[in-house]
Amino acid sequence: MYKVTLLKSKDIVGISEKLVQYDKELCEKTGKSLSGIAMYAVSRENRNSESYFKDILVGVVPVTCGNGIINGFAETVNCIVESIGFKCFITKNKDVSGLEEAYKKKAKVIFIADDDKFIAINTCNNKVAENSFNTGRGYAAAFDLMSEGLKGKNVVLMGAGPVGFGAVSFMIESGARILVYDILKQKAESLKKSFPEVEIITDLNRALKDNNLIFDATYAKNIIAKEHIDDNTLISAPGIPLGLREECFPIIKDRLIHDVLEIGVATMLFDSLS
Ligand code: PYL
Repeated sequence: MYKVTLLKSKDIVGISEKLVQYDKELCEKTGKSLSGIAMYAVSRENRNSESYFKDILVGVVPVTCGNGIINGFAETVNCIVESIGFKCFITKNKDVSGLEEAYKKKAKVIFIADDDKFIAINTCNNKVAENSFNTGRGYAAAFDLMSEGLKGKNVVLMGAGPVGFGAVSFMIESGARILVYDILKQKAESLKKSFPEVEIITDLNRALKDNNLIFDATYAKNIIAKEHIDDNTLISAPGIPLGLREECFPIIKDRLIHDVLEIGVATMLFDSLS
């Protein structure tokens, strides 16, 4: 099982209140809204979510095992799902009783997360959408849009875990040339077994200096520094915590995509319904 960075309540505070603003930001950077990016990640189609999914009921089940409930997690998932045009509720009960409640209330999709896995279950066809893979795809789709097409372009991918895997699955389809780095070489090698097209790199510093498209799918801090970025750099960074040094923010903020739940949740939802 891959180590998942556990969110803290402080990481989540304020997301729900800023969803409208975040959607505007995504439109400015990528030309699409949160739901547009998620639909593009799953099926590269552009359907109006209101008409296409308007009657679908989504349930969110709080789970107490492991480190326990993260204050605001279920509420934030609920708000993200509602913000893209779906009806959503949080079960009153937790754990298995919550799952039972969601089924009895006829939720078509059920979101549920423990410390290792965050999934969305389609209760009609048993399709299961997983957070890490879909986060990778959603961020790769946003990156494809922000870069006006990754075809034929080099992308430095840091992190060959489940998020990186989802990202590569989309970026290879887009025709990008992936230069993958992982501090554990065997993880980069196992990614290459699934995607032979990727090129494994060992000199990350060099790659970051020589390339403008950076995908941060690691939980490492401060691995992208000022000397790695210039006016043409674009960064897509699902990794938590964000791997950028503080000094980079003023330079890159309009060309950086990063959040802790929004793109992953939206992409999981459309994946579970695809
Ligand atoms: C899904 C997030 C994204 C990054 N890390 C993942 C994480 O924090 N997972 C743990 C989620 C636990 C939720 C808790 C609850 O409130 O229901 N069991």
